[in-house]
Amino acid sequence: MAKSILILGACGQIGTELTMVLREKYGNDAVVASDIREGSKNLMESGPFELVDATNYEAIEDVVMHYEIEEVYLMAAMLSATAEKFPMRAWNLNMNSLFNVLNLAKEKKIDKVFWPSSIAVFGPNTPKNRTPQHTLTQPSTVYGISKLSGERWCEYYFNKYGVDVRSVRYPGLISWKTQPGGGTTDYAVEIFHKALSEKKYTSFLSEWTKLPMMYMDDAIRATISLMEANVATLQIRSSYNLGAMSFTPKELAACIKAHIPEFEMNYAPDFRQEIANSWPASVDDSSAHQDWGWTPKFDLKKTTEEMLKNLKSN
Ligand code: AKB
Repeated sequence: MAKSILILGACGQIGTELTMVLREKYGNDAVVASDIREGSKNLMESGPFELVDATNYEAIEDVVMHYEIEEVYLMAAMLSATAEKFPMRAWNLNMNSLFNVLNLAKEKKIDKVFWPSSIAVFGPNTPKNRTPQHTLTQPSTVYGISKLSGERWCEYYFNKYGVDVRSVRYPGLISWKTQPGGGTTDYAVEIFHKALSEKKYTSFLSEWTKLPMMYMDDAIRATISLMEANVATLQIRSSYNLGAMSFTPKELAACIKAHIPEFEMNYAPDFRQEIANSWPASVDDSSAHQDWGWTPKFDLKKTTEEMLKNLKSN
């Protein structure tokens, strides 16, 4: 029998694509999508959907009981840029949703949890290049503080209560099906939309800001591989570094220009520059490689081709 899965925050950037891939893999009825608002037509019509606020324990528990859910992917979160504007709301959403799911697992109402962390757990004192798995973190953003606290709690619930919680530190994610919202790495998605519609883009990060990035197909594959990995191979229960490529806005613009020669890039860094300055330029993800075989498939060139091709035809 297919396992039953609940996705909290299914209508966001990652949740939308994750839901569709899991439905294809395990069957439409096996994957319950949920969010505080309805999602794309495709998502709403391809399988069960429930309106659920991830900060409401009883609401999640009801759905878990009703559908006999075994695994929960918690994708609801407030991202870095928005979290700087609403610190308490970000803390409440990012932490309470995690406690709800960890406690359901502690009470044996679900078997397994996926929770996303981020490169935002690192801070200005962290080594910038090939940032190690275990290093100084000291995040300087609200979002980063919530993600680092979340990691500590995940490891604690694993050690104390045996909760099977698995996590990766996502880099900036690039996708064409759903737009991101409220992140510092969002420029790397906006740029493709503007390149096609207006042939120009003004980046809110400076031309030299190098950040770790990943194409969404790789991110979804990583997420599902980690959830399917043999439990005995997993050495890290806080969160795994996860890498694919690193580039600056200038390098991305040059890659787009190779396809759209008239494309023009300008720079007007805003408050998000300081957030980006505190994050790594690249990460060392050898633990993910060793423990569960992580290897990315998309580099900058391939990502650019996929983004332009798919956005054009949609
Ligand atoms: C953000 O920019 O806030 C996110 C992230 C790197 O976690 N994309």
